[in-house]
Amino acid sequence: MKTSDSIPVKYRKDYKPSAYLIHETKLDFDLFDDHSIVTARLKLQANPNADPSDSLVLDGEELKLLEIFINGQKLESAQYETDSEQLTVWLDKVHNLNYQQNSFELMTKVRIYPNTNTSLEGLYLSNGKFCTQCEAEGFRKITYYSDRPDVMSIFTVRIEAAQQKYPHLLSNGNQTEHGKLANGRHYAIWHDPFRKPSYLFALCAGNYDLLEDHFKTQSGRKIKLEIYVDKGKLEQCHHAMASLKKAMAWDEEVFGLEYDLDIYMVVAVGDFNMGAMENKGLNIFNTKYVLAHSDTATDQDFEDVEAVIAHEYFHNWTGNRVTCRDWFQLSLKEGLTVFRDQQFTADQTDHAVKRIEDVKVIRSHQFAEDAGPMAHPIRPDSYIEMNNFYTVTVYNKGAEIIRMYHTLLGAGGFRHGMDLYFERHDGQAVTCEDFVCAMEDANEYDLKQFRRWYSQAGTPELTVTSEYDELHRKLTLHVKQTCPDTPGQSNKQPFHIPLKLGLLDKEGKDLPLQLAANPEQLTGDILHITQLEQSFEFTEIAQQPVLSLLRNFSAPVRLHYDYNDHELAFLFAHDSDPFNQWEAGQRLFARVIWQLCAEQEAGEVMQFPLHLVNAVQNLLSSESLDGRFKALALTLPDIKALIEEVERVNLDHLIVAHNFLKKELACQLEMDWLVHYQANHHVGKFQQDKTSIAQRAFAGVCLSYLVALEKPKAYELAVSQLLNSNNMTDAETGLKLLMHSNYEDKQQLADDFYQKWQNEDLVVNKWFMSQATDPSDPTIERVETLIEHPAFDLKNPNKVRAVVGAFAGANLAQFHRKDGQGYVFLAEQIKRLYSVNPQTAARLTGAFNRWKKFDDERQRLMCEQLQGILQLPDLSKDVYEIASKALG
Ligand code: B3K
Ligand code: ZN
Repeated sequence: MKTSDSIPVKYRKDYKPSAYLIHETKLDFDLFDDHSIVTARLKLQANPNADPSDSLVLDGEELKLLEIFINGQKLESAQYETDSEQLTVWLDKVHNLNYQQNSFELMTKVRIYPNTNTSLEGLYLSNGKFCTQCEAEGFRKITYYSDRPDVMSIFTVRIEAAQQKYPHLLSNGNQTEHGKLANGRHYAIWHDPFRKPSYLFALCAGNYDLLEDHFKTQSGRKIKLEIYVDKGKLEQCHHAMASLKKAMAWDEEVFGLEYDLDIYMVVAVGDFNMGAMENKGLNIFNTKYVLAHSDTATDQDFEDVEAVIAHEYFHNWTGNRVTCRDWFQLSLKEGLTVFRDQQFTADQTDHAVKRIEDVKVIRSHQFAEDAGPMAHPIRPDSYIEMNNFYTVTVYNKGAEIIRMYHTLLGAGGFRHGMDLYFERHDGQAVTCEDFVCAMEDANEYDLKQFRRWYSQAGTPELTVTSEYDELHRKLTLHVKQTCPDTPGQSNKQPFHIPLKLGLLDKEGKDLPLQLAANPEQLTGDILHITQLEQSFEFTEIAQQPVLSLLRNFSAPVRLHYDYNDHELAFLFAHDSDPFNQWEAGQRLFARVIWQLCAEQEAGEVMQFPLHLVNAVQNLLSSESLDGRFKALALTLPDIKALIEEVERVNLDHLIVAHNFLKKELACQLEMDWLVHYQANHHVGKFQQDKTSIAQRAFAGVCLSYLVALEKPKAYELAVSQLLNSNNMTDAETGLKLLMHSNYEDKQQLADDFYQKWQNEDLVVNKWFMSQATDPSDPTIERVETLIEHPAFDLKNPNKVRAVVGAFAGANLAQFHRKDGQGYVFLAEQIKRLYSVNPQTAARLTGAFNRWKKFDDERQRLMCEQLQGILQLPDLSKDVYEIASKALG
């Protein structure tokens, strides 16, 4: 069992520059099926900006040191020492070495075992091919090194392997040499002219299919583009390639950023802990974010591939050219790059739809994290395991903070800030503070108070009240802000919150905004909330307006304003801000759901409020609204987001209320759903233009209401969509709806689907997921059989996520079964996984984080499992951190 005193915590305040710098890194990889030999030649020099030190300490884990030399001199055992995490060289004991003045070369040779590396960190094998994952601290599993982002070096890499089995040998930068060797082996040498930290190192070796293309940059350079995939998957790569070219063009156009190397490679692997990795010039991707063909991938998958390809590409500037000084600064590159990919996707698709989707992630996941035991500021102050801090807070809330600069400074001001950031810091490893300074200086804008978004965790709450004075034609807004205590933080200081708003007249038109005093508190339609309590007086307001607050979700906060049903229906119908239009609908639905919960609480019969029918009908038949927007607006609020609206939840009532509302809407508008389904569902030639995508999304939601009726006719429609569709979007929608229904032949359909798609891993994952998320009762038994299925593989994170992750994260009814079997199942899987793949096991453990939200019995059952997890022998620090923090 791990105890808190045996686990070191790292603190941001303890940052010290590295005592030694590594100017050059030469690596030789000798790859064999059952082991690899890595020889490293590092040109080291004492860091003039650090405390001098007589010992050189390098990180290294799971390495077998075979040889060690300094300046060609073999070291004796008294001159160095290794333990499970480090190599220490006593430089003062090395003869004739003036290590304080001169640079020197350290050569180490180590043996590693990629073939048994199941952590998917460091060098490992995926489907018979070598690949690497080094961020955050995986490079130390490859060789002894100063494995920290502020140590940047020029890398030259030689790879040697059997030619037939591994015809492609790839690393960062440009290939400078290759050739044949004896014994059927060959080699390649790669040189990366850009200094980079070890976390951006990559190596791939294997036999791939290759898709080649090129991109002409704005300055006229021709860049080779290459996508490497498993044999047979070539026709699933064209979308990724097209996405890459779009991303390259977009970054030139919007940020003036051009690609810097002559070649850009993407390698897709089936076994990967996350989505993808931005290694310099050699991105490594989870297949899920490269492969896409309409037969096997949904419209959403296509959008996700485009977004992740763009995200990793954008990292070349925001992350690689300018990187992080230390891992506490992770949001410097991740928040910024997520913001960039969100803007990119919005430009390719639809701004409102994209915004709504992004906010849904914040509300369902980030608000939960911010209110739970893992709450941390976007720039954390401490961690046990860095990999646990690749979170929705660092990424998505981080992106919201970047978005606020964009809102406050405007697109032009933001661009000036970015330009200055690159001008000052290109080639450096910097901090979030450096980014804020660039924004501040480029715009002469005071961001002193705004900086609190980096240091304070928790979701701020805004409570707004208003008074209208008809006589003086003025409207007064009173705004209060608070921020809840989070682990280790209380008494928060007020944030600078941009509150975008509109005041709607009777026709739904926006009234001009003008403050009676302090005009600096309003920029355009942005109200600057900076104090705990503030009042704003708007003048020349001729009639009592309806308030549209926090338009476009202008800050990651919870907004409380006491809307009545009439106002919400009005906003739903008229708000010119599409985000708030959607929001009003969601608030209407949420109010009804909570009302239905209250009725159950009081032992009353649930009443369906008929006023909803009109609002929904209007939306359904609107000719001006986009189909994807309609689909979002017709989808009931996510249960996870609803849970975050209350202190403690009666989950059983909430689920009953949610289902009741869905079914009532289905019944009341049965004909409408059918008519719109039929008008939007097409069986003819498959098309993937915006209109067709929107129609599929809209039709899918209509079908979901029809299936909620539980009538044979509706089931027939879903079955027919599943069996007769010529694209995965429609097929998956049909499959999911049926798997989550009481349709009696659903098992047969599942079996047939598997038969049809068993050779397409990514489709098999959809099949797993649709069953693991079935809220109906025998699902717990079903998931027990799914993990025994031949297609399931505990070592493959995509499979684990598709079954265990989906069950625990997206099947509230079954995961939170009253008998606790859902919790037992999850804990069992964590026990099987924690030593195989600590990162993925830790992610799963996070499903227990919100235990305090539930009833006493569920709380007890969840804590029991968390305690059991903490008792496990040799528990990984990844899982330990999550479980111990959860129990607090
Ligand atoms: N930077 C990587 C994530 C690395 C996660 C390490 N556990 C992918 C990305 O954000 O683009
Ligand atoms: Zn990223």
